[in-house]
Amino acid sequence: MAFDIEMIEKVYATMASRVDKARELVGRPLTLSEKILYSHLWEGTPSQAFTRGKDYVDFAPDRVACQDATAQMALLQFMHAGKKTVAVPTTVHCDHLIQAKNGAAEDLAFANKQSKEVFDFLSSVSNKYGIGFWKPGSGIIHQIVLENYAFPGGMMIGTDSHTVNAGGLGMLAIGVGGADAVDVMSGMSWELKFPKLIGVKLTGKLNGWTAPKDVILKVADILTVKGGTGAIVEYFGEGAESMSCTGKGTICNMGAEIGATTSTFGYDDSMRRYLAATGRQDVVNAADKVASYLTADAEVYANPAQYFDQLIEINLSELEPHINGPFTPDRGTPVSKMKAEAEANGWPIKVEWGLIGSCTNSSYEDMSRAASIVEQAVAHGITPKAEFGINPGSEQIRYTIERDGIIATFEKMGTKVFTNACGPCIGQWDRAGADKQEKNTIIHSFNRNFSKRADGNPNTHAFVTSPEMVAAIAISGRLDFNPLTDTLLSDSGQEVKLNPPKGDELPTKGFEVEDAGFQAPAEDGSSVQVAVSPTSDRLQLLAPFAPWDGKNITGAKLLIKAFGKCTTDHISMAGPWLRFRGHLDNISNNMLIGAENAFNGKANSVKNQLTGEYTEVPAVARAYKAAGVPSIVVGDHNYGEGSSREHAAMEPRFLGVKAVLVKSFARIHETNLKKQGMLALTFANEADYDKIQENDTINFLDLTEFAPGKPLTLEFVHTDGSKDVILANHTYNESQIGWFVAGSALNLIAAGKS
Ligand code: MIC
Ligand code: SF4
Repeated sequence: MAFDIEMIEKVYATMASRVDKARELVGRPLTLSEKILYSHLWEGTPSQAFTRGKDYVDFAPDRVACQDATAQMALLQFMHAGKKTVAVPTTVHCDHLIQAKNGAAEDLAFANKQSKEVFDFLSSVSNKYGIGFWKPGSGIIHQIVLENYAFPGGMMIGTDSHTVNAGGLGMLAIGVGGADAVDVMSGMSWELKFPKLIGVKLTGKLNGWTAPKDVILKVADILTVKGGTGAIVEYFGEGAESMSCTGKGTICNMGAEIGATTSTFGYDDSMRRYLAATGRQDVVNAADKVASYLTADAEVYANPAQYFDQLIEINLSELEPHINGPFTPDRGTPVSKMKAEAEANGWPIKVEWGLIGSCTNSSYEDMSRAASIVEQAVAHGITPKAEFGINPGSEQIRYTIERDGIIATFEKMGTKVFTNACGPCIGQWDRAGADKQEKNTIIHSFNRNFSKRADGNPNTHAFVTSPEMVAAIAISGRLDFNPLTDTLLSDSGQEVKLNPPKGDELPTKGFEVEDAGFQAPAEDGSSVQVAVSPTSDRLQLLAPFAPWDGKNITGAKLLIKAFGKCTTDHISMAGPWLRFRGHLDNISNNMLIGAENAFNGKANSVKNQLTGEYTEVPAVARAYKAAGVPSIVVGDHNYGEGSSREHAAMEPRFLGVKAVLVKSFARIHETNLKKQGMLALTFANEADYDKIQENDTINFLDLTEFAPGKPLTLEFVHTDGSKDVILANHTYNESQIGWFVAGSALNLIAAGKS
């Protein structure tokens, strides 16, 4: 940790020298987000007032974090960069590749066997390049980062969209694709479009059954899954200060679900308490010295409408517990309206499973508040009507809740305690009977609930709510149970009204852990060998993508016109496919298999224009590739929403897709496409989406004049010989065009030209 505090002190010294200058430059009081952004400008970046939502700016993040599923590709790329060690502190966390089935002990042992090759690879690459390695079972990346590395006023990037969780500790923490992480690990700057700012003023105080989760469930309902795109959400107000640090983390975490670049909170006592409880009093001491830089200027919070691009106000005293879903995290229903909503929509009322955990809600506070509900049910002799599972966020949390009797409480209800890992949240859930594809309801405290995500069953209706509500609803076994007004029946027939949850923000006896699961890298890793077997089906060394041939792309075929929601789960599914995250050829067999074909309404059935047959999307893409025919993908709004996984960009690149043309993109996915040398384009006129026909052949007319700010012209030739010429916008700047020309951003780094 000693190294960290030095780094943090350096960051604070830079803040002290830059924030006041930035205020002068901008000519008005500054928000917290702006203070952190301006203090992390890449050395030599022109000092000017940047235009929000417009200017691409180079930044110098303080840290990088990667999780196992994305780290494989990130590190395979880093190995090409030709560096001896990482340039900024970096950690790798093994959390996604561990299945939830029989409980932690068995499941972890199984994962260590099943994914041994991948864990060994990650551990040795980490060892070689100076990266801290968190072993399987140590916990979920974002809880570990919050417990060990996050600090107020810092900036980090991570190869996972929920990296934003660290905003709970006052950071600007941003999810990126592996190629972005490689830039920073290689000692280069990291580029981001200067974000817009959304202010959320929290008045009042959470009480009764309402939890921090409800704040973000409400914000998601207001802003929808794309309302935060290109923006930082900055929370403030008395309501913010009265909330725990991990609660703030929950709110920031799910900011990924509204597409926000990140979310953050100003430095306050809850952060001091959390830092101290996690052994970082030295960070508190350092932060206290620069406290005024770690929150917005007072004028900003006094007159927020003047300083934010958008302002939302939520009165916590009036906020009701929410249940969001099914199938999308932004469909919010206050608990009092659930009965009517569920009936009107035909959602199954019977709840089969309650799951507590995931990076967003697996803190000590979450577990203790949920346990207080379980405790009451046990005391009143109520048998839970649904099955129950929990995933603690880290080994430190697990060890401490075991010591404090919280696990024992859960176990009284037959709860399965899964590994400290993502588990069901990422489809690593071997749920008995899921293959029958029955319509059913589950309730969980995770952040994502896209179709098929948890158990692979498209008919599982997954609802998102706070851990305490998960506990109450799982016990009642009913989606329409409202613990604020309804009663439960005990086994002996007595009516029981549950009291609101109670819990400790932090363990009163302090955190404890025997083996947190950390492996420090070798002092000098130059002799460490990293082996990748050429016959492995899990890992494959990367071959560079070919550079652009300098010509217009012509004769391209339409691979798929995707209709409606097309998240990264639709483009590159997780669950069973996670095992191929280090093997580009193998994982490419899942490309776009979840996307709905606009022409026949089916998933994974598109027309091969060379044969006229309908078959799977990856098979058709491979057929075009083999025939030397380029292809393009057309999509709807918010294409690529969700995860940071760059496989969703690398797979189409690998299978010969040249361009992705959509109504709008999610931020991380757009960047991922650019980095891999693809054309990420948007319709200048959205209605042109309707002009695209199934048998179209596509010609680019002016790619040879590809330039910043200049739309591209594409010609769609239909089977009857008629044509539609359409304009496609793009957001490439000069250097990003360089990535396209070189074949990928990595090709430039490898050639030492970046
Ligand atoms: C997710 O929640 O979807 C994931 C799995 O954590 C992803 C990363 C991945 O695809 O590996 C994310 O959110 O970025
Ligand atoms: Fe893991 Fe789920 Fe969090 Fe993604 S959202 S990091 S899968 S726990």
